[in-house]
Amino acid sequence: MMNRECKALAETGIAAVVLAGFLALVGFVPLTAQAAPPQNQSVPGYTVQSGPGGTISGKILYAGPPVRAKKVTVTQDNETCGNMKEILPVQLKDGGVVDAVVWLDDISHGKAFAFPAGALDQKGCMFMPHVVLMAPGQLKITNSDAAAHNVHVFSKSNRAFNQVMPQGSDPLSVPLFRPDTIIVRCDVHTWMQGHIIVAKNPYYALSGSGGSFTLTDVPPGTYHLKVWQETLGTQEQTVTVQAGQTASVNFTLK
Ligand SMILES: [Cu+2]
Repeated sequence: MMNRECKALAETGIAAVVLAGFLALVGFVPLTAQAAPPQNQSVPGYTVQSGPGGTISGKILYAGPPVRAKKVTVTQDNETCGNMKEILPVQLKDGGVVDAVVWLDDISHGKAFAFPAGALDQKGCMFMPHVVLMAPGQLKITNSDAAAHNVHVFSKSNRAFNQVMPQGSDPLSVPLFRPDTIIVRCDVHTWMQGHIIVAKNPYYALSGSGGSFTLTDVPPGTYHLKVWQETLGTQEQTVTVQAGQTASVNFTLK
């Protein structure tokens, strides 16, 4: 005989099966499945091979002149965009550079791509996030604002893209299947600028708070590690990785 808890559990189980069946019938795809990164990325010059690896970690530091925001007076869509935009040429947080891109430039094999699906929103008349890091694939662009934006994607290796997105537009999917460093602008709001990095291998990271970054599961070897920041340019260092070890590399941008 079933006790009360068992019965409740069984009922929950039945409800879950019924719900799952219903969702399957209506073609519902769980969000987690949609957000899963594309598998078996085929990027020329890179092959997926598993094996023991090491870690590279470090910080992107700043030693340039004091950072001054560029102030832009907003003259349209003020209810959505505000009256003034302050655009920072460098984002600093806890003593480091945020949103710098760090990557291994000359790695030919290693782990599979595992970046989150590429997504770019327009919110408060800014591109969010400011820098998108994605595997080759589709970039989903949304407009959360009560204003029209014009998405202008200045690709070099991929097809250029330019489209108006009125308030309430359905998301756009922009195919970015080739590694690229892309500027995205809004032709309506001149201050709106973002960057899209389509990685050529999985060993890319965006620096976070304190300028810190980590690259994991790097096959043993010697590589060129590069960093890029939109206004400070590119720097490069050589790094040697040993299995099971962490190599520390800091950059100082000026
Ligand atoms: Cu805009």
